[in-house]
Amino acid sequence: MSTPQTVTPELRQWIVAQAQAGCQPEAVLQAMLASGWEEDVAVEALENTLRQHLEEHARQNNLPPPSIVPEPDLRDSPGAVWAGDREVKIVATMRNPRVVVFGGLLSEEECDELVALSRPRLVRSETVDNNTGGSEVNAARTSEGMFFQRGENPLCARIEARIAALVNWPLENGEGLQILRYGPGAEYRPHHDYFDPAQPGSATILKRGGQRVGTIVMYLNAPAKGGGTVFPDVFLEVAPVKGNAVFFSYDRPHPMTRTLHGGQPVVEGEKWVATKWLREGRFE
Ligand code: PD2
Ligand code: ZN
Repeated sequence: MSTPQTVTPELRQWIVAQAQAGCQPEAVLQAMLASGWEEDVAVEALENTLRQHLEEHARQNNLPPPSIVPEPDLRDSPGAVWAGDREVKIVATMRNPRVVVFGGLLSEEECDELVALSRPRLVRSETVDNNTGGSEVNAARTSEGMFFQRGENPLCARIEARIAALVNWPLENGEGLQILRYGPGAEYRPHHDYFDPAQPGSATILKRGGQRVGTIVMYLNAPAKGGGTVFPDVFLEVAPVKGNAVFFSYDRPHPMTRTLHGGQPVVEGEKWVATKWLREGRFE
């Protein structure tokens, strides 16, 4: 029997230095395996070291501690990934903020069915009132919308299972799908999707499932003009293409995640989206 391998302070320092140099954890792991580390020891050393380092960084900089976030398996830069019942294309990815544009997450028929099922139930959109934890009509969000319950019908259940497989996140941690319809001139001004812990209403909201840690905005049609989803911190704009979706994750409720985003005004035609928000814990 070989003697167990021990993780030294020097190894920890090396792991942190690799991460700071922009090396992805998968590449660091491969380097450790190549130099003779046993896989289980290497994985544990890597996970513990990076988690402790991030927690220490958060403490020192007065930031909320990081959470684990949903993440598609994009090792080896695939052009498409299998999402349980359908292949989804990888159109573009960004590391910081974490943004992934998916192609063909929904079929044309699924988009049309979501529109048809939600249309009779639309009401003027409300946003969460940060003071009370309730909701309010907000001038920054000039759309109409509705929520499906999770698993409310076979279509929602199928899409929810697909998203869970795609981003490796428990189905139970997802909110029900939200549908939004924007007419000409309607927009969703830039905001963060997490709940600001400093706001008095957040405590009530967070009791059910904890923080939001990821968002998927699915485009159910293509407006004739306008309606892109923008990330102003990084000058990114995602075009609304029917069946495509933009995913982004945020490991703490803080602007340092650079996930400020908004829906540009629709210039001509209308825009329909389905939004899925993913929580840290079970959303029951
Ligand atoms: O419709 C959009 O592009 C959009 C933009 C920003 C949707 C959301 N946020 C959202 O539903 O959170
Ligand atoms: Zn949003």
